[in-house]
Amino acid sequence: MSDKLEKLAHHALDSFKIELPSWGFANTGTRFGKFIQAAAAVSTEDKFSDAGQVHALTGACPTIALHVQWDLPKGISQTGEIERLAEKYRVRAGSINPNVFQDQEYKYGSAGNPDPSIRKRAIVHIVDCVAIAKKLKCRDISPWFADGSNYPGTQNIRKRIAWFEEGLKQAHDRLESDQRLLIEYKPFEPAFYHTDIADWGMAFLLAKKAGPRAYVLVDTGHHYQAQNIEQIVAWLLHHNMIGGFHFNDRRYADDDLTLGSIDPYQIFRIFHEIHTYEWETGTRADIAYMVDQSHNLKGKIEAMIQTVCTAQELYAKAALVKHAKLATLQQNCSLVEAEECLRDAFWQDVRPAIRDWRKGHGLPEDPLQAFRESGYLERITAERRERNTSPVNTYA
Ligand code: RM4
Ligand code: MN
Ligand code: MN
Repeated sequence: MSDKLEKLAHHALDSFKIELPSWGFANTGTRFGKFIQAAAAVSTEDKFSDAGQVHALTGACPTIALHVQWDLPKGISQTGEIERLAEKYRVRAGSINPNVFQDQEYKYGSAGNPDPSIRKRAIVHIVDCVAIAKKLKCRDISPWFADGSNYPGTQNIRKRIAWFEEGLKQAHDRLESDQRLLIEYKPFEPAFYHTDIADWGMAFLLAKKAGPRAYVLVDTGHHYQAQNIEQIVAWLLHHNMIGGFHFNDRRYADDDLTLGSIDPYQIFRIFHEIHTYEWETGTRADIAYMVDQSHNLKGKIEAMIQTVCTAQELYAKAALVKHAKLATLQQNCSLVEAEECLRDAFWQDVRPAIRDWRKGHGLPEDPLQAFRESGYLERITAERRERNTSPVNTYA
């Protein structure tokens, strides 16, 4: 790789940060069961510790996303504890994720529930999350709604739209001027007939109604098969409405597989849209890059390190696209040359450049190898084994 390209790759990596999900370190499963890993995080402290390891080895993950009910079940009174963990493990709290999908009350929905007292409960929880975020100096509140219905005729879709508009506006009005509400969409699961926020258009319209600090969050697993996700990203960039990503890969549905494990070109194309936008506008897209994955079979920390390294590789590759050249080729409709220009960047092996970048930053050249040699996994396996097999152990 030429010096010029290496510089471009390094420059891209300097500013690339990606947030880790606390829930990605805990035991999770499928709807058929949970296979327990002895090393999985049990407590919030374990999750901070694991995220801290990934950050120490990659230098790219200074924040950890928290799901309030799993990580701060006692709410705002636990923010002091979170601050202590952040300091101890050198990772800050990142996005704050409300839990409006698991309590029995939410059986027929949260912000879209026909019962006004349940809708209120959901919005009060989100408002509590805004306060928690304020206390922890976190910018983003990212609600995801499982709301919807399973059978035709069982719910009034338009009434539920209005309830969402009303509730999200109320939550938005409680934001500080530097906070943001990121609205995530998902077309299927757990509601299989209609989901209240099923796609980016619905999220976009709800965000617009909620107010100027609401944006759309794109979870790469939350699309129909073959949907053109980079086109959605381009539209959101065009309207200055993209707030963040939940990255993961998928083969069929919301599989939450390791980023780039199935289709790395997809993620490259998304990053390409962002780099192009930044090149054209001379501004940086203000996007929170976050991981949303749970690894049921792979070791959780290893999978997270793989994910971060893959994200860096694909982000750096996309930075190598020759934008001026591509713009001319597009203008002239030189189709094959334009496509080859994009593919040239994709097929560059950026790994040596990334190793150099890591060396230059005092990081291990191979974070996965360094993790394996660190003894951390053996230590936590021994420490957590008993807690993880205890029948009283729950998700959080
Ligand atoms: C959902 C969605 C949310 C995540 C939950 C746990 O499918 O992706 O972002 O918080 O799962
Ligand atoms: Mn998500
Ligand atoms: Mn999901």
